[in-house]
Amino acid sequence: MKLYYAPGACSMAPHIVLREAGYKFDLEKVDIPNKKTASGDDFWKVNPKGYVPALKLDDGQVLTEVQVICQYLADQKQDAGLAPKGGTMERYRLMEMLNFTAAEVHKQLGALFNPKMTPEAKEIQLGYIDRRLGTLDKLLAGKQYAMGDKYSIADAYLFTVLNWTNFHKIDTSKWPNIQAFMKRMAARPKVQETLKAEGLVQ
Ligand SMILES: N[C@@H](CCC(=O)N[C@@H](CS)C(=O)NCC(=O)O)C(=O)O
Repeated sequence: MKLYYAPGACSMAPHIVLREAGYKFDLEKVDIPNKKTASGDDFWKVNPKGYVPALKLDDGQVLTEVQVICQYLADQKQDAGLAPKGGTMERYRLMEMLNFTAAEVHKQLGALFNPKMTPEAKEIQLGYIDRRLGTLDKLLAGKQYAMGDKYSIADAYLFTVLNWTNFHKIDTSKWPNIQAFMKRMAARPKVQETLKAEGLVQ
């Protein structure tokens, strides 16, 4: 399979999951503003939504949406233990966290990448982010990982989008559980491997 990605973008979540689960895969970088892949293909034709991540499966189908790709990868390799079995209450708890990450963390932090955002809009946005990260800090209290002591795909997604706080220079010192989570995640060998493969660390 092949993951279409952009360095440090939300596509880093499935990228981490691919490595954590031990998949063999190819990577192709996408120039998002110009919608061109590294090999010169028109990215609109790969993913008509025009955004990363997109996972091309071995049968040629293309799967999109971070949460769905991550769940697909975890379900195809259940032995990796990255998601509880479908239909269980634990799985719905995981999906609850994935959706919170998508709608309340990914999209709220992601909005700050818009260069046309006015200072007033930015202030409102930072207010949302402050509340959502405050909630997340409480959710992470007393836990190693988002779902407790067990590492899961939710951690790969959270780490990826929380990493943008560095880019936006958001001070996270008032959220000690988030800071501890980020350190724990950054120490994982497969996360380091991913960051290197995307050219984000040496
Ligand atoms: N709902 C999508 C959102 C994906 C998304 O926001 N991708 C960003 C990078 S983090 C992107 O490629 N944006 C370019 C665009 O929307 O044109 C998902 O969950 O996969």
